[in-house]
Amino acid sequence: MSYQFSDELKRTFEEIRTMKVRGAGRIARAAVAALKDEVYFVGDSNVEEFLKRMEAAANYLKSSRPTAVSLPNGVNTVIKSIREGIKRGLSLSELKEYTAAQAQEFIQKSIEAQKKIGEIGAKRIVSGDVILTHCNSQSAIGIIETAFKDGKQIKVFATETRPRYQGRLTAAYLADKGIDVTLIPDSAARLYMRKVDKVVVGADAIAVNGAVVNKIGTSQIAAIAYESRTRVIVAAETYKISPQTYFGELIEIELRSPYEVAPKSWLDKHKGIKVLNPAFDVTPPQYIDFIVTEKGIYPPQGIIMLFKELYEL
Ligand code: RI2
Repeated sequence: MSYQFSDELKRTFEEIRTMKVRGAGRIARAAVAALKDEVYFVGDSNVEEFLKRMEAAANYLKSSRPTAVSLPNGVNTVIKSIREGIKRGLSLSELKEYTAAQAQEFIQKSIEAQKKIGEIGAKRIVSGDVILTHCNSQSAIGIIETAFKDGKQIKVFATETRPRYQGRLTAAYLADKGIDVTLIPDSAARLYMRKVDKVVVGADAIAVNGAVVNKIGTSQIAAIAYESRTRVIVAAETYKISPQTYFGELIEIELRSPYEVAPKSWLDKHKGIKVLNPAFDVTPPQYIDFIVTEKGIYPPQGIIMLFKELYEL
């Protein structure tokens, strides 16, 4: 059976797919907010029908982008709460209220988690640190900004982050806050790494073995940092840990349009050229010093313990 979704839900799907809304935390919150509104979209006749319609909406949202685990983890939280509500015997109207409240709670907790990561991670930054960050991660920026607000003298290198240049967003944001920031091409990371004390990046997904999936180019930066003995810090909320990886599944890497890499008009002229445009790569745990979560700091090898604790395994 196919379900009708509201225009707002479809808009959110499109905004995530086209990266108008982007960043692993933001897309999770946007999807959960869309589900929260979807609760009241059509009048369902019973709780089972409501669950099925919401499951369909959740699956639709999950298909917008494949890599950031925060997205399925966020929408699954909402679906789980509907199932719980049904088990507890809630009436349809009670169930809808409960679902909307649980969705709101996820959004609130996600915002609080990012704030907490900023506070915890900033303790590991010292005055005089030169930090390199890649892409545009709210959690990574939270660490940098909190350290700066705490009065630490820091300088930041922000990589451009081709092909979509999210590094410009980071540089503009930091400069606006009064932080000393220098924008560099991604390919200049090795040249400047010897000036860098700490690399601070975010994550779209974390495997239970501590490998980090983040914006394409992160693994090269981490390898360069490893070579020059520079610390690599990953900032990530616990809902970015991928449960599937516990069962040996790999995290899917999103392949985006070739036209983000080269203009269509140019590629049309050079028909023989193939383009690959992966949005993310995988940084192995041995290149990561620690992962800052809202629950504290973990070495990548400790993520499995954290995961088991979170899922009560
Ligand atoms: P926060 C982004 O993905 C970047 O890879 C960034 O490092 C990561 O999400 C985490 O971002 P994209 O949506 O959740 O730009 O920390 O492809 O904001």
